[in-house]
Amino acid sequence: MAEKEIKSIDPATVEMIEKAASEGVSIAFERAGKMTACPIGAEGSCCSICAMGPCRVPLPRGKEETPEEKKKRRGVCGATAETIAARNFVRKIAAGTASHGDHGREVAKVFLEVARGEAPGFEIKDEQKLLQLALDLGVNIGNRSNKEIAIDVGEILMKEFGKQEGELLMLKRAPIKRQEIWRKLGVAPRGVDREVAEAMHRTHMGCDQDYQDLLLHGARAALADGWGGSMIATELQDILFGTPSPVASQINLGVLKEDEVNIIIHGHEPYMAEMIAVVAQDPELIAYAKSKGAKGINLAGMCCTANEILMRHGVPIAGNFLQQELAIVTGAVEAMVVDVQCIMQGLVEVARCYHTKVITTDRRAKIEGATHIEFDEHKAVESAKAVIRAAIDNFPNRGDKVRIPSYKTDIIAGFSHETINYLLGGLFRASYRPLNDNIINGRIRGVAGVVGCSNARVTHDDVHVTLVKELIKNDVLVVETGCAAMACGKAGLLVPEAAAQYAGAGLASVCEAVGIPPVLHLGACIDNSRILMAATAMVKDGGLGDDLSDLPVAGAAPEWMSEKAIAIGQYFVSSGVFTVFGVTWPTTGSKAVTDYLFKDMESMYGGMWAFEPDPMKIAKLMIDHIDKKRKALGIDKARERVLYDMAMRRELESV
Ligand code: BF8
Repeated sequence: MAEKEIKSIDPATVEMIEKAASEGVSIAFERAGKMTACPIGAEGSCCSICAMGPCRVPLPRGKEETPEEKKKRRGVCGATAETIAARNFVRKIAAGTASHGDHGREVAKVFLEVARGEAPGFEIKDEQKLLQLALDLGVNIGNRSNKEIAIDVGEILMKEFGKQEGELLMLKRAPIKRQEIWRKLGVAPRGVDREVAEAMHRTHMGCDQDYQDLLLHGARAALADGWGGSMIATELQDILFGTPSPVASQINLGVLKEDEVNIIIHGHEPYMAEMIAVVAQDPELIAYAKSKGAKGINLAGMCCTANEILMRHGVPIAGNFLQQELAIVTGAVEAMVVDVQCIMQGLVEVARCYHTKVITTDRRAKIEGATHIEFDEHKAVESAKAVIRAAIDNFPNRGDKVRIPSYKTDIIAGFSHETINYLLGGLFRASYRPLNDNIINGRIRGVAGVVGCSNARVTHDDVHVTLVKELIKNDVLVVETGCAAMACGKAGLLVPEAAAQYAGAGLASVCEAVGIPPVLHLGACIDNSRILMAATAMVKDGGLGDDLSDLPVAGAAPEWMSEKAIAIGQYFVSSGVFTVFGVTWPTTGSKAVTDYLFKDMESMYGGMWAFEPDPMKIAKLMIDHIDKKRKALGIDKARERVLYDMAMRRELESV
């Protein structure tokens, strides 16, 4: 792939890419230009699961494949292109589900330790949500203490990971019709780990070799992510650290401070970051920072850990996935503190060119050349203090290459599905009714979930921002998580004023009445489960059909790159949601597998995948789908008529 002309639409990113180049520092933007993506792997036609290969079975380039050629497209074992593409796809789902699941399991472990009083420094913050979850899980409340209830809740949810038979308990939260679809297809997941293990077994050499059967299990494993690992993580994190409510903050590299100790918290699991956010305010540590010549301690987030501590503490965000190396390029970061997932190994090499200490904190994610200070939840305060002290000690080592871009943008975040409920219905009549009513009367055309990563193969942030602007212009309310939310935050879309500036008249009128932005930030990628819950609440409130697939909603991950994104997409599709991915599509090596995902899944699940890299075309696909659903619901006439001007009339008459 040739080097892209425009690497990012974000001026802070562009400024730091140029700084890196002038200082001879290698970063992902530059490496992506030099390294061509493997076309065989990209289309899912490379099988590396046994040592007779890797076998490559690529589609013939530039011409239609003949039936004879198709027959010959087989690996050494005889595996067809279909089996190979499906196996690769299911393995991505398994990896994504395992990542979210391992996050969820770790949260459940810490949650149980907190409930048992074994993790001093942490406490249960949202007791109301604890009781609600306890009721959902059938835990006896009576006169029992919250501690006793929490232990029961934690033990029940911990068992959800290794459960061998039955169904995940959270599936019961879905609309009844959806549950029936899953049962009929045989994809209702048992335990989270059970489905991941089976996915790995089925895709082992010489096991499941029927692509349709493989993809059925892919749905089962993905559902174990969305309605299992991810949902458990979000629920327990909210109970432990507080359910988010609207909070003001700022985003972009300009949140770093020239005269303070800058600590970036990067990764996904929030316990360490939570404790650092609290401990960074300790007067003793602030005094220690001053003793080293700094004016204070400045915390900023990166990737999904950023979203976690933004949502609950208002800690500013330094940037999204592709900005992690660039934060170090500012020369002003004393410590880049990382836990798990989406941490580029390139960080350590970049850090060698400046004074930044890369500190790994999780036993599951160490990086050669980084400093390891392991987080111990039993000594959470001490662990957090050790990290902050290491950062402060590094402040005097700053070199003369400090340049912090001036760009930072105001944002409002903190929209959990509970908050949306209160904001729309009021504290005493919390309800999704006003949202449903505004969809039915056409002021809001539908709802779009735009989520996922940044990817160095496309112009950074551009696909997200162009897509989301087009959606809100067409009265589609957008909910976001992950790096997508950060891209739109930097572009000024996460503030209420964005409604008047960018949204269509209908959506703007609702946003202005309620006082919300047209793009709602729902949290980290693990919190995509909030979108499932919000969509379920819309179904349950009535008037928009009786299943998730009836809703005028659509999803997209237009700059995706991680396996977690594939797992998320698959659980949305298997939950009935039309979902579009950009950048590249990993099964194009098999037409049958791609057709199954793009077409057949609709008749099975009511949702299907699509691939489209152009943001305006993605928007059209999503809006067309929303309109199709409005029509099926009989609410397409409700939308106010477009008033034609002369030019539009002339165009009509000439047809
Ligand atoms: O879980 S959006 S690049 S940071 S994978 Fe990673 Fe993608 Fe960002 Fe969070 Ni999600």
